[in-house]
Order: sequence, then structure tokens, then C-alpha cells
Amino acid sequence: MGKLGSFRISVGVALVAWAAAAAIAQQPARYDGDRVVRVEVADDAQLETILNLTDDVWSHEFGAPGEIEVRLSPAQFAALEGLGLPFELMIDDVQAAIDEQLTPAGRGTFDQFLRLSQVRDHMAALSAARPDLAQRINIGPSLQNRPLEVLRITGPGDSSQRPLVWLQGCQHAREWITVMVTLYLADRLVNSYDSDPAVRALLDRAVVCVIPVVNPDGYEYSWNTARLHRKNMRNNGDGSLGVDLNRNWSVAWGLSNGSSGAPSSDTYRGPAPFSEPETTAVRNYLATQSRVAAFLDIHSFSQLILWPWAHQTRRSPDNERQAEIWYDVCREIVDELGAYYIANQGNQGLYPASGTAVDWGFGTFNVPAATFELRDRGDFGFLVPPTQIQPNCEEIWPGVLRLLSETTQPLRLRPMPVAPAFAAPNSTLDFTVRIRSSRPGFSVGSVQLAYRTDNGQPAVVPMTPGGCVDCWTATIPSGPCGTTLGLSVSATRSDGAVAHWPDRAFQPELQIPVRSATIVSLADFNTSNGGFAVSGVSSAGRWVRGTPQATFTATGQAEPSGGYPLGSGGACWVTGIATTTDPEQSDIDGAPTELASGLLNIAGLSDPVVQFPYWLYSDGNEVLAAVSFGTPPNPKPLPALPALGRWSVAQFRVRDWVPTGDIARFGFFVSGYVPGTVTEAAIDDFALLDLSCPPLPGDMNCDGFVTVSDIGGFVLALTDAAQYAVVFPSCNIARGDVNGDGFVTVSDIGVFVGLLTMR
Ligand code: 0X9
Ligand code: ZN
Repeated sequence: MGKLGSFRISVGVALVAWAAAAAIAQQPARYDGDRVVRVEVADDAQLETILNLTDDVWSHEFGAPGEIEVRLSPAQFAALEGLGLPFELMIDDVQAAIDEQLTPAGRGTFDQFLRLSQVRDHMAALSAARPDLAQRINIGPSLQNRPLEVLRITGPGDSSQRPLVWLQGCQHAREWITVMVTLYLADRLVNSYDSDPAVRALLDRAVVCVIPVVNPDGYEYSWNTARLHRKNMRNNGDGSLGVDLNRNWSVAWGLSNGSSGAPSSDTYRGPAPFSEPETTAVRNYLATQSRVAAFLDIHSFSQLILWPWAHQTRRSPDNERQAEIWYDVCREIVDELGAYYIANQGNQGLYPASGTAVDWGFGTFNVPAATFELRDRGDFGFLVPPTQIQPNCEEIWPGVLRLLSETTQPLRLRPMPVAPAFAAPNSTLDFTVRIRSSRPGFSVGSVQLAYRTDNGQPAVVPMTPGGCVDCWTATIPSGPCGTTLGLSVSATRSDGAVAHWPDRAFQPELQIPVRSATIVSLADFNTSNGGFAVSGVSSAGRWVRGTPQATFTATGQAEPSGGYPLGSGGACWVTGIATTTDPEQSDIDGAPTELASGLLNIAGLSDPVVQFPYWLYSDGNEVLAAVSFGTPPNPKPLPALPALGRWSVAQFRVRDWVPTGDIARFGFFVSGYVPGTVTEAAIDDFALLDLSCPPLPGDMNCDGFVTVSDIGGFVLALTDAAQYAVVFPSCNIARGDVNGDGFVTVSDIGVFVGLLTMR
């Protein structure tokens, strides 16, 4: 799975203090002719040679054999060439890239990087233009006495009890793109309130606080003096400058694995938690707010979404909720050229970070929290050109709307295990939704399911508890082939507040096609791998094809007893096959382990669907993450699959995930980090289906029924075939051959009349 699989993604932490060296300079430091290169090293000796060559490493994770990204002066670059190691040029002139950043891509606000004063002016202009929506609040001052300015955005009315979503940028001075993206989010929220009903609905029920620059002193310094400065402007008294604000928060502060006690370090945590006025100001402001609902800390670069914990691999008790929400958010963040983000627990395959804002936000409020790493993936790193500002803003926007949607309703509703991709015609559909309160002290009162065929009158039925833990379920009729089943759920909380699924701010109902499914291909894994392949770094319990041997824990069955029962045999893909009765002996430890399907040819299919039974048991809050790949490769997360401890069938409409191209691929990955807990997954009977409606004999107008309204078409078919084709261009005249003799003639009349009177 390439990058997705290995997670060896460079994250923008220059290990060695480039900034500190520049700190004493009065003039802007210059980097003329410096290059950033990605060098391939085969062994430790080669790695050592490169580390001796430079003092500025851009990649955070490196090792031998592997790749390392470094900045080199012209002389160091000449030395590298002399070594004969394979390398790739990332930035061929660092100073030119810095200069390029100062060249606007156009005349718009978001075509250029803005200085602090311009950011503040823009915030002031927004609140001046819409005092009814945006309030400017100074929560500062910073160390050097600059205001720390927040835009508090919400619809008219009393907002004191509304859920509050916190969006902060630029803790790290050099991460300029984060300033622009957060400012854009504030701008767009304010400016689309009148025109976008979704934004209006979200802002009428929630407060969004945006602080584009948490580190204004460092940001100014990055503009004026040292472009690549990271920390704030604390004079540490030993000649070094700055505390890493994102190591200065109180949760897990001070761990030496994930921060440094050395003032010169770029990850210096400061002398005490909240020793810095910038972090303290955020803490104090949020302490005055009644309902923090989500916390987002925006950084660059690497295109990642990282949820807690950042300081340890151990999963939080809330891991499942975090995974579900952040995969959903991540899925929205895709631009038309295929830029994508990867969502992950913050310490999985990445380096640990302690005393971070994300861990503080989660640890303090117990709400969805994440670190975003914005563009790019390392081509320009911190020095992304202004041409990328606007695209980065636009791709993040729908993710933030999704975050608002998922965190600001009175209850959290999720279809279980996922929303159905289709319903079988003239049959029934079982629909299950899981409902949880995001606030303690509340429970679910009543739940109703509304459904209708096409745009008809909705019927409403009560949902009853069942299906899974915290779940409610109902069975409804599907309707005739070719129609669309519209479905929505309303859940009333114990205090009377109502939540809807889907979120009414975005869509009134889920639209489910009622279609017959034909199997295009089916891999039952009994005698072959079905084109599937395994990758990943899990240390134990990797995906393997075979027949599972049931294991049990105190709380349930961990490993299935064989493959999916409805399949034709016993084997499937499973994460380690038990050889003893101890479930810990065969589950996943370490992670992730990844399973990818072969290439699926979807050319010519009218409405392809992938369907597979999966098993997931986890007492460590893991989800099974499914990911799609289109052509060109464009992994897009599917909804996180919950751990139900039994076989459940998941379906996805392929065109929702792979909108263009003839080739699709699906991947599944799962982790099992928590020592002493058990995580087991299995996949079986992976099917590619196609949805369609077989022509209904006698349905001359193709409305899905044979009724008197077909008489006109039938007569036309008998008397004037050419005219029939004109009147019913998308119907096939062969539907008139109701007696099946291969012709549409008067001898079909008797059967046709029979069909009409039967109904
Ligand atoms: O190290 C940081 O503070 C963040 N990365 S950055 O390159 N922007 O400096 C990451 C913070 C979250 N880290 C983890 N979840 N490991
Ligand atoms: Zn950062």
C-alpha cells in the first residue's frame, strides 16, 4: 500500500536547531543555493555519513535501510555527489523556495501568505462586516505583548450553551499555511452564513472559535528574521530562543520520550506546563466556555489527521469514537486532483509527542481532538508555494463542516455497521443505528425511522433497541426495483433535544437504490488468496488466509469459528489463527497489518458495489479501517467499521469512493497496540456486485410496475415500433413480449391483460 502502508512519512520537525542558529542574526538568514534532498541509505554507516554531512534533517523518521531528508549547502551537496548514494532532489534552492513564497499567486486574499498585521486586519474586517456573526476577542497577550486574537463565530441568539468547536493554527511559527487555512475557515463560515443553508444550520446550533496564530511572536520572527523558526520567542537565558508551544501543555507534559528538556532543542517543553503565555491564554479562555465539543490543532506538513493520544501508543478509552469521526472528516478532504490525507491515532507509526495541544484538548474535555498536518507531503514542506494556499483551504473546508456536523448534535447517530448500499426489490430492509450521547447524564428517549419510496409520502415507524450495544433497529419494506428508498432517523434525547441522521444541515434523507444485485466476482478465499495481498508492520497476528479457530475472552468470542457462515467453506482472511485457547496468543500486537484486494475491473458496470462480511472483536477500542483506492491511487477512507464481535456484512457503493476510472482496489487495516488487550479481525466472501433492474415484462413505460398506465405503451409497441422508441427512449420494446415467444405481436395481448388484472 505504498505510503499508506509504511507510514514512513516525514513530519515537519527539523531535528537540529536551524532556527536557533539563525536566532542571533539581525538580518533575515539566507539559504542561497541550499538544497533539500531525500537520500537513500543502505546501512547505518551510510546514514551516519549523511548525518555528519548536515545539521538540518527535515524528515522526522529515518533509519537504515531507508530514506532521510536533509538540507545541504552547496559544498555539502558536492560532498553528497561524491558519495555516489542514490538521492532525489526535493528543493533545489531553498532560498528560491522562500522567495517564491513571497510571490503572490494572484490577487485574492488567499493567493498569498499574509503577515500578522494583515491577518489581524482581515479578522477585524470580518467582525466589522458581520457583528451579528463574528466577535473578535483578545485572549492574550503573547510573551512580546502581542494580542492573541480569536474570532468567535456563531449565529444570532444566546450562544452561551451552544457546543463550541476550537480551531487553532500556527503554534509553530514556520507553518505559514496553517495561518491561511484557519483564516479561510473563519472567512468562509462568516461569508457563507447567508447563502449556504448548511453553514447557517451549523452556526445556529454551534460556536466556532478560530485563532489563526497562537504564536504571533514567532510568526513575526519567521517573517522578519529566521524563516524556519518553530518555537515561541522565550529567551531561555542560555543563548537559545523559544519554547515549543506544542510541548508546553499540561497533559503528559515532561515525558522525555516526546519532548526535550534542553532549551536549544526544537521540541523544548519549557520549564513547566503552561509556562508560556500563549498556551496559558488558550487554556484560560476555554475554561470560561461552557461546552467545548471538539478541539483541532492545525500544523503542517505531511497531510495527516492524528487523533489522541500523541504521547503514547496505548489507545484511549475513546479511541473508537475518535477513529469514527476522524475517518469521516478525512474522507471529505480530497481535492479534484486527488490530494488526500491519512487519518491515524497520533502515535501509530509516528513519533511520540508529549505535552501537546491535542492531548490536552482531549484529556481536558474528553471530546474529539486532532492534530492536522496540512500540505504538502514533503515536496516543499514548510515552504509550500502560494499557489497551494487556495487548494489547501478548499480541501480542508468540507472536513471542518463534517467535524461540526458530527460533534454539535445532541446525540451521535451512526448506521451500523455502515449505511446499506442498496435494498433488494420487493423485500425488506433491516436498518440499525447506534445512538450515543456525547454528554454524560443524558439518555436516548425515543427513536423514529421515516422512510418513503421516491418522493412519496413518508411512513414513520418506531425503532426498538437491538442489533448491537446502544443500537436501535427497524425492518421496513423496500419497494419495487428501480425506485429509491429515502430514509432518515430522528432520536429524542431524555431532555427533549432531537438529533437527526443524516444531519439535516446537509441532507434530509439517505437515498438507497432499490435494485437487484448480480455477482460480478466473488472471492471466498477457500482455495486461493483471491488476489489479496498482505503488507504492514504488525509484529504479530498479521493477516493470513486460513480457517480461524475460535477463541474466547471474558467478554466475548475473539476469533470466529471458521469463515463467514453463509459462504461455501471455512477459510477466510484473519489476523492470526489461534493455535492455543489463549486469544492473546494469536491476535494483533503491534500494527498496523494491512490487507489489499486485487485490482477490481469496474469498467462497464452500471452501479458497482463491494460487499463483504467482516469480523472485528476488540477490547482495546480498535476499528477496522477500510480504505479505497482509485486510479490514480487515491486512498479514501471508508467509514470505520465497528467492533461488533460477530460477522456483519458491510457494503459500499464503489462510485461513492472511486468516482472515475475503471479500476478500484480496497484495503483493510487494523491495529492492536494495547498490551494485554485482544483485537481480532477477519474478512470473507469479498464480492463485487452490480446493481440493475431486470426488465419487467409488460412494464412498457419503465416505471417499475405493470399498470393501466402501460396500456398506451403496449398499444404503441404493437402498432408503431418507431414511435414507441421516440416516446419511451430509455425503455426496450422487448418488454412487450409478455408471452416470451420472442416477438411483440397481437398474441401478447392476452397475457398482457392477465398481468394487468393480476395486480
Ligand atoms: O511535533 C508536533 O508538534 C506536530 N508536528 S509538527 O511537524 N507540525 O511539529 C505533531 C503533533 C502531534 N504529534 C503526534 N500525534 N505524534
Ligand atoms: Zn507544527
